[in-house]
Amino acid sequence: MLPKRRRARAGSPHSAVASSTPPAARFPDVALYLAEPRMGRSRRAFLTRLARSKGFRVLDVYSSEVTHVVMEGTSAKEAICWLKNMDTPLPGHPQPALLDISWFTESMASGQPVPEEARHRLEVAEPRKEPPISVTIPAYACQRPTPLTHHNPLLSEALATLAEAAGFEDNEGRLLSFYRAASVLKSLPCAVTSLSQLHGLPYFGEHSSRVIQELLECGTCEEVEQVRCSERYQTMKLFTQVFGVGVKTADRWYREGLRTLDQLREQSERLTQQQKAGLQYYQDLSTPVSRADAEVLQQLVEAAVRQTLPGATVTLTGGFRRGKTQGHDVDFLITHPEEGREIGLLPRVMSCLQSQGHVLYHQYHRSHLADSAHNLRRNSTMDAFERSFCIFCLPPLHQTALEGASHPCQTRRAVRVDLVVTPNSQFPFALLGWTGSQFFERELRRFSRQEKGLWLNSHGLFDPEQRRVFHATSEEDVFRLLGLKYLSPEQRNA
Ligand code: DCP
Ligand code: MG
Repeated sequence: MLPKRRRARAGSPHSAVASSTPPAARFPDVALYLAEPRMGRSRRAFLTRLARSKGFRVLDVYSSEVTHVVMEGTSAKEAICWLKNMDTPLPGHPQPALLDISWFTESMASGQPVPEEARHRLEVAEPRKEPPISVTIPAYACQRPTPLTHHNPLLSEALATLAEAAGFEDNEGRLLSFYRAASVLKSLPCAVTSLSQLHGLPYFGEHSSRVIQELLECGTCEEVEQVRCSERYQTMKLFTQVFGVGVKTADRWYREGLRTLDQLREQSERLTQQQKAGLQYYQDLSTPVSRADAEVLQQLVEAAVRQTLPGATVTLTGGFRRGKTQGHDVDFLITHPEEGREIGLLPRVMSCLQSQGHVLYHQYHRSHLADSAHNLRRNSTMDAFERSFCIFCLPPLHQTALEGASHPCQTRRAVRVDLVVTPNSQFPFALLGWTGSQFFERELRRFSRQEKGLWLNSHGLFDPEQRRVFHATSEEDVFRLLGLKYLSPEQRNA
């Protein structure tokens, strides 16, 4: 009745626990362990007494002697995870049978262990060996389409959490490894159900594979959950979400023992104006901005730009251009078809918007475009365009009108807005650079440098050997210059 492997070790004489079982065990090949989670302590004690009274051997402590684990109200996935977390004294020893309480009650009723049938078993079937996904995934994210909604959100979000946590520790290598693996998952044409499907795909190292394996088996990954619950991760996330606070500042505050926004507010003399505004409007700014909000803001900005410089254009970029329905801010690019007309435009646009009461805060950065060759060689993620980092006030009337009467928002709401002015000749590069995603941009720059020997940023494309600047009139041109297949903004959600 029992499989050979269990019969072979059933007589194993060691374990202190064995001595706690009654000597008159009628079924020496069977050693039960009743798992407490969900069963509860008192019911477990009752069932233990019942089984022992019928001559079953029941072990109080889990050990390698256990042949049958009995669980109640537990899914197969949960049971496997439970078993994994048990510290089996003899690694490599055959695993006990994981059985539902129905096997136990039937055995009690018949006064002996009943045969284990499929309906009793909690074992998850051995993960099927699925064939590798039969698509070629190019190494760089800019060489493949990545849609906004994809087939592997659970897996990619877990890896993105580990990447983010690595970023908080200034571990660039680890951050990139996890983001690269997460990004490949986003581009796959189907949901991954078995690790074997990832065979041959780029960027799945030992660590990422281990995380994916655990997620596929258990639905969660302990390491990821621990990170998400950790004080360090939660505090760093809280602080870096404040407008004007980067990882370095957040880390310094964390090391000083600061943990809450109220503690930051108490130290206002140490905060920049931007951070003060970030804290003041924290609640609003941490609420996602909707596409409808973005469109209202576009109308406001367009009206101010038109009034200031007829013919100038306003383009919505960032996540909304990639098709996102929500964002943490709204990004706009402003230009004028006649190069040079855009110079000095932004302060006038800001004055106009301010006079209309739309601006709660703004920080103006003048253009550093004078040395264009220098700008092309900049390695900084920050470009040299004239810009304003703002907090706008979304008028209540607009919110009501666009969101419908069912959810009218009567209060004015603070929203983060970035306004960037670019000369027309640099507009295609700026548009490409500001559309994102951030990881896509990073990959595009890496591809340009490593594969083509060219330097790309939001100002242009530069050949350092020939000291030559490329001309482009559209994003398509830039893809062509790099020898890449064009990807629409919706396909750049890497
Ligand atoms: N960007 C970049 N590198 C950075 C910051 C930004 O390449 N360090 C580019 C890519 C981003 C775009 O600028 O997509 C806009 O930046 P956001 O931070 O606003 O990012 P998104 O608009 O993509 O996301 P969200 O929806 O959260 O605003
Ligand atoms: Mg954005």
